This record gives sequence, C-alpha cells and structure tokens, in this order.
Amino acid sequence: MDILIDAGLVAQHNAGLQADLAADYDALAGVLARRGQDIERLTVLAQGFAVAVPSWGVGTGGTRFARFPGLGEPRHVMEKLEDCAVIHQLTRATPAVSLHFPWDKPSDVAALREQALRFGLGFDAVNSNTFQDQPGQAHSYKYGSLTAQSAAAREQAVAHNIECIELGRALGSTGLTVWVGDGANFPGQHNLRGALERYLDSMRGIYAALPADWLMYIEHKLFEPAFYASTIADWGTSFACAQALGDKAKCLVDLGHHAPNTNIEMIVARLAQFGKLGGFHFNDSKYGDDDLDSGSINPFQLFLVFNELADAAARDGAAFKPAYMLDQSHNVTDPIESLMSSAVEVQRAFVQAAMVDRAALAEHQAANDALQSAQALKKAFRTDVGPILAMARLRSGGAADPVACYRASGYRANAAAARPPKAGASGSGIV
Ligand SMILES: [Mn+2]
Repeated sequence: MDILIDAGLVAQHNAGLQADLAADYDALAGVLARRGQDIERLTVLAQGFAVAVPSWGVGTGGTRFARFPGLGEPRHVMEKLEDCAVIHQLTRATPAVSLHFPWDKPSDVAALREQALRFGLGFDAVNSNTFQDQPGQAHSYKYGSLTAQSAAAREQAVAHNIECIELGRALGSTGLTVWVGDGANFPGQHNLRGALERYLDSMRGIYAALPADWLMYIEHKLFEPAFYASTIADWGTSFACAQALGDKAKCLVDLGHHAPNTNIEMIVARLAQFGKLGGFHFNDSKYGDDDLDSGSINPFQLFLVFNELADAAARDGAAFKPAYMLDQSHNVTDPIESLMSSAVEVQRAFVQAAMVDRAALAEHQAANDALQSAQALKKAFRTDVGPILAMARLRSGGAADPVACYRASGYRANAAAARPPKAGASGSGIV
C-alpha cells in the first residue's frame, strides 16, 4: 500500500504511547474478565469494523450562509482520495470511499481505480446529484428532478442516475444512493400523491438499470431544501417505495434526517425486522441541522442504534450487513481530523454494543425488570473502550492516537503548499 504519512513517524508515535496503552488495556481486560467478557474477542471485532468516508467530507462544507475554506483542500477527486487514504492509514477503520457524481466524475476511471487500489481503498455506494443544476444542463431541477412536472427533466434525472451506476460499476462499487431534494415550499404547490407517483415512476427506470449484485439505497430527509413537504421525508415513505420497487431497493438511515427527538433506534429495528435496512449515513444533530460530527452531540443515541444492529446481527447472522458511511459537513475543524474522530466514535458505539450482555438483558426483559434492563445497556455504554480501539489500530498498523499522529506529521501544511486554491475547484456538498 502506498502511504502518505511516513511509516517511521507512525511507529515513533505508537512507541511513545505503547506503555500507557498496554497498562490501560490490561486494566480493562481485568474489568471485562470479571464480567465474563474476553477483551481479545472485542479487539478482533473492532479490527473488523469498517465505515466508509464521503469524498465530499474532506473539504470544508460550509452552510447556506458562507463557506470558509481551509488550507490545502483537495481540488479534485484524486486529491480527495489522498486525504481519504490518510484517514484510513491512521484509523484502519475506513477502507472505502463514497463518491458523489458529477462532483467526483473522473477524467480517467481506470486511473482513479488504480490509485484507490494503491492506497488500499475500495469504493462504497456512489451518490447521484439532482439537487443542483450543472453547467450546460438541458433541463433545470429548480422545480424537482425525479418528481418534476417536466417529463424531460425527469428523464434527464433518471439518465444521470444510470450514468452514476455505470461509473460506479467501472470503479467496483455495488450500490447507488438516491437522495432528492424534491418537494414543495407551499401548501398546494404539489399534488402530494402525484409527486410521489412521478418519483416511483422515475425510480423504476433507475431500478431497472441496476446490475444483479447492486443495491439501491433510498435516503429520506425530513425537510430542506423543501420546507413544506419533502417528497421522501420519512422512513415510512422510504419503506413504501423500497417495497414497491423490489428486493434490491433498501432504506438508508441518515441520523440527521429526522425530526428532533425521533426514536431512530426504533426505526432501525423496524427496517431490520422487515429486511429493508440498507445502510446508514452517520452524523449528529442538535436542532434541525444534519451534519455535525458523529457522536459529538448524542453518543447514547449512536450506541442505542448499534444496540439494535447487534440484536439484528444476532438474529439474522451473516445475511445482515448494512452499509456504514459517514456523512458530515465540517465547518470549523480540519475535515481529516473530524472524519478520523467520527470513524472512531462510530467504531466505539459498535464495540460498546457488542459488550451488552444479551442473555442478561433478555432475562430482565422477561421479568419486566425495566430498571435492570436499562442498566444492562448503561453498563456497556459507560465502559470506556478506548484502549480496545487504540489496540485494534495498533495491531492493524494504524496510529494509537490518530489525531495526534496526524498533527505531528505536518500533512496539512504539506497539503497547503502542494495544493494552492484554484478557481472552480470541485465543490463540497451537504447531503
Ligand atoms: Mn446523507
């Protein structure tokens, strides 16, 4: 694998932390052993965890008001891939990249795939974009894409999605995520049922172009840019559409795309029960925002989501394999640091959920012991699994402390020198 941060520097960083880590790891091993749990099993689980990073996440995102670019931002997909490679080099938890077309449309598909292979990276689901117009586009999406009144705009949007499938296929991806901003800003603007009928009709055209081994992920979002009635606003609509389209259509849960205080873990349980849980976009939110760093606001919710995933995995075995991806917008942090920290936060929730004593929990539930049931979850959530995550990284060739190692490497300063800003640089986005 080609590396971007000097291996000697990573080794030096790890050597400096190794004694403390060994002591912390041994102490935690003792705590877990007294609970009848094997730390080595959990470390192996942590080593096997993977979450994809979004290509658009390595640039500064910005808000509707402004964007404050950082130094050394990637200017095209090949440079985005370099930043994604650094994230994986240090965390060993992000082996795949999710591309967004046309932002990441490569001039040379084979060269992009080759470069990814050299970095030890693969490609996760590809994302289509019909929420903005591209230069020279024949038909505008101002009034919708897959749901547009204009048949020509709908056909253009379907053709774009099929082009995304073709590009993804050439890159080795096996999934297409479809999110549309379509909807109405005024009561009466849309015939609500008519808009969804047009959506389904368009989606059938895309679905028909899916290769046999592909999945289509339907992403819903409560509001924005449509502020009165988003066509695909909730998991119920997403589920109904996935059912109507067929087995290859699944629902994607973006943690930030729900009304505040929604019980997201229950949505996860429902979708898993009925075989329609396709995957996740991990992030966090506080009010109506949808792109804060994963686990930065409500880590307990993230844990409860993974608790449902652990339950589904125990029930359904190897057949249950939802796609995990980060989907965040970074405005005040170095995007590489945010994505590394977020990958670790998601991995943390995964390991904590694996520590839940499911037999004990089932007994408490059967006995209607609400307090002990809740405590069984809290016991796992309160356990600091940091030493397990650090040991997993160390054993997999990553950095014990990815952010500290990254800062010591001077990667950002080097990128700033190598990548002076240029006009028309490929944009970041918020989906
Ligand atoms: Mn998303």
